[in-house]
Amino acid sequence: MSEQRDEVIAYVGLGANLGDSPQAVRDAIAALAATPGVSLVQASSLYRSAPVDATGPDYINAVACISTRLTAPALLHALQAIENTAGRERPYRNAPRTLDLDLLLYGDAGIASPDLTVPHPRMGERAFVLLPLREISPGLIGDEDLQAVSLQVVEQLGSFE
Ligand code: A4P
Ligand code: MG
Repeated sequence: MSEQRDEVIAYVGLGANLGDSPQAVRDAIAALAATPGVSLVQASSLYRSAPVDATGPDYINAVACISTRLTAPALLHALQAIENTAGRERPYRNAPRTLDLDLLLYGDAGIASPDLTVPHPRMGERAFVLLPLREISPGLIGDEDLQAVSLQVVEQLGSFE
């Protein structure tokens, strides 16, 4: 796994809507924390949300803040390995999933490669990302950001533990 010298603060969005979704999200947070080169700084509560641009059962979503010495491509690779361990299948775009891990922010980097776009291009349209992100990093999300997604139904559940 490729490493860089300095630790970078990154944010990971977690989502699941197949199987035991709360457990899948909790397990994924534990797997992130156990990934070499990654330290968990803070995880949000779990949130329940109606599918956005997608079908199937309600989602469980959360956001984790990590400190990492992995490069962004190496971190994406680690996230995909955790998704695969959770039995993730990809029959079609936005299909219901046992686990989806998106790299939302990687320091202040802007990345546009074929495999990786950071900041995540759809995060600003999604209350299920912005609300947990604001819970753990209030300075990142302003009231006007939340105003834009205020019609989406998102319910905050208990702590991830
Ligand atoms: N990729 C590019 N940039 C990134 C990034 N920043 N983080 C590429 C993660 N992956 C990134 O992802 C497809 C490809 O995106 C990857 O191969 C990677 O190289 P995927 O996870 O295989 O497929 P996907 O999840 O169907 O696509 P994507 O783009 O992750 O979907 P979205 O936009 O994340 O939407 N509604 C609710 N309520 N809650 C949800 O969590 N999630 C989605 C998925 C739709 N509706 C939802 C939710
Ligand atoms: Mg994804």
